Amino acid sequence: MNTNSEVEIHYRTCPLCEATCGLEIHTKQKKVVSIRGDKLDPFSEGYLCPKGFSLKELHEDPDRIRKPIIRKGTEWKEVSWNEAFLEVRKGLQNVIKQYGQDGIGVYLGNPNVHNLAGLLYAPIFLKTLRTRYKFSASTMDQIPKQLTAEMMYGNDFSIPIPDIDRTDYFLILGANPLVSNGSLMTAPNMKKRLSLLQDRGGKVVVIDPVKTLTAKAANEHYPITPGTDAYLLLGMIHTLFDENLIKLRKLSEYVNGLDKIEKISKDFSPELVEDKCSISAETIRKLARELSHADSAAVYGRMGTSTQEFGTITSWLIELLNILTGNLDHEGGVLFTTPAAGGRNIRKTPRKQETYRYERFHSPITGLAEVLGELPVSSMCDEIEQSNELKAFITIAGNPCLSAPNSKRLQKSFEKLEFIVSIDCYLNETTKHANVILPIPSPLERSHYDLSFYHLSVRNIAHYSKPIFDLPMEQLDEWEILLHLTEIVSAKNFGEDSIKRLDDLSIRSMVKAEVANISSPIYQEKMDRILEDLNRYQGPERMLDFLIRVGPYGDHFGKEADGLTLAKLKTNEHGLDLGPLKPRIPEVLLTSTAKIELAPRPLIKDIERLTSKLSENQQELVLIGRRDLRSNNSWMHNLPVLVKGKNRCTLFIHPNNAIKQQVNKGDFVKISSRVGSIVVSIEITDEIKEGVVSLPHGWGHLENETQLQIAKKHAGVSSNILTDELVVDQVSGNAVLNGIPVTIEKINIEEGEENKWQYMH
Ligand SMILES: Nc1nc2c(c(=O)[nH]1)N[C@H]1C(S)=C(S)[C@@H](COP(=O)(O)OP(=O)(O)OC[C@H]3O[C@@H](n4cnc5c(=O)[nH]c(N)nc54)[C@H](O)[C@@H]3O)O[C@H]1N2
Ligand SMILES: Nc1nc2c(c(=O)[nH]1)N[C@H]1C(S)=C(S)[C@@H](COP(=O)(O)OP(=O)(O)OC[C@H]3O[C@@H](n4cnc5c(=O)[nH]c(N)nc54)[C@H](O)[C@@H]3O)O[C@H]1N2
Ligand code: SF4
Ligand SMILES: [Mo]
Repeated sequence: MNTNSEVEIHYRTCPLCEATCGLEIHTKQKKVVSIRGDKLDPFSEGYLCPKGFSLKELHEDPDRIRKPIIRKGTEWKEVSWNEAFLEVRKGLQNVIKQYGQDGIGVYLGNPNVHNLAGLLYAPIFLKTLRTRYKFSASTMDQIPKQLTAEMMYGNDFSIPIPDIDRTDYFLILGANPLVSNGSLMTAPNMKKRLSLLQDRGGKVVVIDPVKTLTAKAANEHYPITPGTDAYLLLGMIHTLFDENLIKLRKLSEYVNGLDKIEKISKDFSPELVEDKCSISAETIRKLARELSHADSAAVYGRMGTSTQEFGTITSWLIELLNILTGNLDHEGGVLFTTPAAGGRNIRKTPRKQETYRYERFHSPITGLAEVLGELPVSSMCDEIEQSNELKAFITIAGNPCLSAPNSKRLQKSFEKLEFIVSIDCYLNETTKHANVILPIPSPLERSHYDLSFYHLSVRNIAHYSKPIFDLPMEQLDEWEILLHLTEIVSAKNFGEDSIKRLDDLSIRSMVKAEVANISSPIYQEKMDRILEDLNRYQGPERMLDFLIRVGPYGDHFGKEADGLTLAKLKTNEHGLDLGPLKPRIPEVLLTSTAKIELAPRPLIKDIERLTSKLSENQQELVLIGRRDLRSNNSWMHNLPVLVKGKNRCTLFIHPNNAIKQQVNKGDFVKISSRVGSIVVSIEITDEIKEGVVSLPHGWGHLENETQLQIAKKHAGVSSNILTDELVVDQVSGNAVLNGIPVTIEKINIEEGEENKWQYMH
């Protein structure tokens, strides 16, 4: 007899980062007893990091908001959902009446992409709202990569993924996957994957101003001057042409504009760029040769290469290196995924004209260009402060008042808004400005499927997770909240059963678009039959079932008897491995020429800026970011298991800079940039390049009006008080979060006083 009969075991994927680890969660009497890695998960094989374990504390966190709340002055009052939505309706409709739909801005934060409801229903809400003021964490992150993919391959989600389990040579720029657990490269247990790569005789090379954990695990590490990767990469491309190392393999049939690349690279010899990037000409040539000679190689760049002054052209040059060495779409190189559901580049037809979803309108005040339907976060302060229409805001899973550049100014801007709604689980630095906060279920109370990350995964994987706990009484699911907002901004009356009606209408329009798509397996099928077939589910499950069934492995609604459905996927409780990545060129190319556009005009043009900055003197001291395994952007510092132990929010500084500034270990310094100053204690380490200092972001939980008891005790300081909203990657408008010019001076304060300083300044 099973003495543990009350213990239930659940398997699900961790929704906290891009690695999508499988978890084994034991519960007893509706409580989590333990969380461990699921050894039978075919992708993560038992791996998990400390954050996966923290889901228990997140679920139980007494500070998590569980009832809708309305603010009156600085007082918050719990209300019913009805009251909350009435208040939201009043606030939003007031603004819409006076200023139109553009009166409402929206900010979508990072956890949206880790949330099936958010991924499927936020777009429905946005489509109804039709505001031009749509912002998201993407323009502080990976938009340069998406824009590059849009221009070169015809789709922003056609981001080639390193085939790390088969590659012979892995060149990593500005990424620290051993700490971040990978980004735009979903692969649990990166440490093991890198060591297996080395065990089979492969090589890992890291380009980073810091000797990070990843750099330490690599065979070679080259500390680069922040913001200069584009010079290094052009030096490598120059070498490929110069030494006859171009090796297109099958890609020669599919590329446009090779001559233009050769021409621009002529001006960037390794000898010319070596001082700029602090990597010797000899090394630059060596790296180019090694890339070209390897049977398979993958070049991969992430945050450090996106959130810098030349974010887009750096992302582009990384693509070019993979192409020019024949590694795009090549086993062991970088490949496009074939996701089971929602593949944005699956069975699509090439564009009719060479137009990008870019620059179709501009931010009215800053003039920054729209990119993929969004305006850059860096324009948010100016737009809110100076716009004569943008008067209300909706934040969904975002904390821009801590995470965005010049966050102090943004906080002040938020105070000027007439009405704010936040969909969130915490009363934090951003949501404290809201008039109404609409709370969401805990991750364990909702279902999960990584629609985004299986698009970016090193193997094709599908894993559906059921909710572990039922929704508490009176808690709405996040998709229901989003549909309520949809109804409110549409100002139409959908009747009594409005959420069900809106949900039905949404799936109907998805099916309608699919049966009208000539490349779809259900082209010209009868809609009613499809809809009836889907009706066993509602909400995100219904949409997911639909996306899986019309997807590349799907049952195509009866046409493929062995094909995948959500019901079949559910029987694989540890997840389903759909195999290694497969070549997809030419079918994946969606540019108007159906070729890879090597030389998109806006990118070629930005080379002028690169040239003009070649002779610019290097700044004496620049600030870059840093991630920590026990942290996750700004929002998990209220969980004791993650914040215990030593203070992680310190400034890393090189010994020579410490001597110059006459500072010692543990001293406090005031660090200042164009936009602000903070006080922080230092850690002296020769692991950081001389002339560079680093601080993690997402800290600075000082506010009075927040409800984050634990986080306040481990407040730290906010690096975004220093980052500059006026400095952006010129092509994409992406925020520059690395390479901020700063000065430091020693300051005499007692430990624990630094936060007081913060308040006073
Ligand atoms: N200086 C500097 N700044 C940075 C970065 C950096 O490296 N350096 N990194 C940037 C990057 S890459 C990113 S992605 C951004 C992140 O920036 P944001 O997305 O703005 O901030 P997060 O810290 O992820 O905050 C997430 C918010 O969502 C809430 N939340 C959590 N789960 C859910 C959910 O399931 N549903 C809803 N509705 N809410 C939820 C949390 O309570 C929190 O308020 O920060 C950027 N800022
Ligand atoms: N533990 C943890 N994991 C996370 C997160 C977290 O906050 N904590 N955040 C998640 C999110 S939202 C994201 S987007 C990913 C990010 O994932 P990654 O990009 O892998 O993580 P980062 O630590 O930001 O790595 C950026 C690296 O770039 C280096 N760098 C800075 N400037 C430059 C430069 O100019 N050139 C070069 N070559 N390198 C430079 C930095 O030193 C740093 O090591 O991580 C995700 N995972
Ligand atoms: S690595 Fe990411 S997905 Fe895996 S347990 Fe940690 S936070 Fe969760
Ligand atoms: Mo991010």
